[in-house]
Amino acid sequence: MSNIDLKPKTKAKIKIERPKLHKVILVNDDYTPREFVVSVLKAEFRMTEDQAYKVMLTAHQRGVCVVGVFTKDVAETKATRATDAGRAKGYPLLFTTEPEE
Ligand code: TYC
Repeated sequence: MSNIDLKPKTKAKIKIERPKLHKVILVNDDYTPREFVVSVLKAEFRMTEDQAYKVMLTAHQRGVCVVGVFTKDVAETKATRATDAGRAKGYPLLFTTEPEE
């Protein structure tokens, strides 16, 4: 009978971290019409008229408003599409993204 220890001396530790979510932020400006901001929020972020109006008004009054939280890819795609929708009409409407803490 052998006394040789064949057990591995180290254990592989598998650490699974959930992907960081990213906020999409609506930035106020002086030129984009309120109704247009509301229509973009409804189209790109699947908001109701009431939800979209509240988000638009918060950005209008405070300068910025968090529109929603998504995976990085989805946040960036939505922010780009929504910003492009404004640019297509000649508006300086801006959506940015930032990682959640
Ligand atoms: N401030 C704009 C206006 O008075 C409306 C507006 C609201 C524009 C929110 C952008 O993110 C925004 N017409």
